[in-house]
Amino acid sequence: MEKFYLTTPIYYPSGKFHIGTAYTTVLANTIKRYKKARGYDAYLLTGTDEHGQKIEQVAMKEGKTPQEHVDKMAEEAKKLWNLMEIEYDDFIRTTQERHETVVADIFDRLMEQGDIYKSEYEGWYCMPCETYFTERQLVDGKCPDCGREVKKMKEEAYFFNMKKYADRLIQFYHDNPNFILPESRKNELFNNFLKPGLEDLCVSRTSFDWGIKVKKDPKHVIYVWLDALTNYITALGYGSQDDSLMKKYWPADLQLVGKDIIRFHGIYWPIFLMALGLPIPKQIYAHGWIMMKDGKMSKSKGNVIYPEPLIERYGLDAFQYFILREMSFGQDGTFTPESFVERFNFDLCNDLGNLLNRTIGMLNKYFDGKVEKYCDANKELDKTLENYAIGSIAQVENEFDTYYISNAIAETWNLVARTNKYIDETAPWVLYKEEKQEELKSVMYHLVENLRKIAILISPYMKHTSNRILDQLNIPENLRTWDTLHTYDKIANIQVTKTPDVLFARLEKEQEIEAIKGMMK
Ligand code: ME8
Repeated sequence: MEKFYLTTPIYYPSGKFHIGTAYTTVLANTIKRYKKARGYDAYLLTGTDEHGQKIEQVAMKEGKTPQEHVDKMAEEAKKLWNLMEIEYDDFIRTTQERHETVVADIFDRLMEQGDIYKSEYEGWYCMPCETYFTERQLVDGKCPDCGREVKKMKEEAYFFNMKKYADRLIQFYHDNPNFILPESRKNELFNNFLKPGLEDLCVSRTSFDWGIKVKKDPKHVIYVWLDALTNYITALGYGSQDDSLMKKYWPADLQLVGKDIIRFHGIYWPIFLMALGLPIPKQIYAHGWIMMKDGKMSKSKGNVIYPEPLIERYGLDAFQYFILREMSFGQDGTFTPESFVERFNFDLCNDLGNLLNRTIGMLNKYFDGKVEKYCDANKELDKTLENYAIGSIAQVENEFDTYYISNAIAETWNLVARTNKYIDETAPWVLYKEEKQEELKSVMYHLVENLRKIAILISPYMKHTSNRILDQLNIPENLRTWDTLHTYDKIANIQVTKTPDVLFARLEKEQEIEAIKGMMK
């Protein structure tokens, strides 16, 4: 079985996770489920990034030790991923022994190799990002990543000799043009950081204590990014007694990150790996941000929205459908209560829900709920629909394979719309009146078969809806798999339910918009 190793960033457990953080994880989980459905041995890693000054400060404010704080937050994170039914294979915490020991060893080794050296650092420090910037990197005198104030600081520190590897990285970009997706992000990294010449990276701190100590110089704490990035290999047992997972899964096939942290993953991470003599991940995909009408989510604006209340009120499937559909490949998307309610009512209730209800209703009325076997009595109309669906499925697969998830969803809804159109074209109620049995059978066959296909196509991100459709149609287990999608000869002797239940109940628009607004904090 071919393997597929997929990672999310490890999240800072500084506060509750909002829908932006949830987005990366939903995206990763969808890709994992798709890959599994296509026969891969897919392995998904997630976790929490628990060291650093910010965590130390948050804990202090709460009157807790950093360890107490991160223990509580890691549990909260797991609770959320359970609620969202995230099928992760491992959850790494950077305070775990399996991680800390290996990171300290790696630092030692890089020092011995001469890749890390001691010097003094003076620069502009962004506290929330825990990153130093040079004067040139600042944007209007502020942090280029988050736009907040920076402070001039000086300290004794260890540095990683990035310059030594810059040419190799440039060559790597050249030889692997699809290493960073989308291409625009790669060009940005290349033009803004690689071309002007890489600065060496500060990889230790003396200004705080909450981190992994440098073994030979314990007043230094290992800089949070060298610590954090390494999680992707320590979780697989790199540098430990048992590195069988490392042998099996490394290099990663896909690493998902937000656009704000692509610099760390696209430049420093491959260089650290080169220094360790390890293969570089196959692809890094930088996704965009979920924005609100008035810009970024922030507590001070009171526009932060969390997954839990949305899931509780509208269900997991509708929540996932919305955030995946609204976020185009690599671009920002906007969350508005209006668009959420609209997509729910139009896409889910009208387009998909009605297709199922109409089909089951007609089938019960005309044939006592039974579909016998394939036929194509409507000739042209049937063939055109079949060709459309086969083309559409190939397109959905292509979009999934290149991680254009919102396109995959849009294409699936094209198939839903095309199937609804087929009902209008064939007008089964007329066929019924005119007693055209064969033609009517053919219409019903095609409707049930298309619904079966649609249910399978949505299964990576709408598991429950998928099962509810397949259950109501009484599709046997062996016809619920991805490999049964590509032809029309599969179903026979199907008896659909007599009591269809509504997939998505229509929302009262104004009331729900207000309800969602009330969820913002
Ligand atoms: O950066 N929309 O952790 P983090 C989409 N610990 N994605 C968003 C978002 C939004 N509104 N807000 C945040 C870190 N994210 C580091 C990672 S990895 C070795 C270390 C995404 O908790 C953000 O882009 O601050 C990032 O990819 C992820 O959430 C984690 O952010």
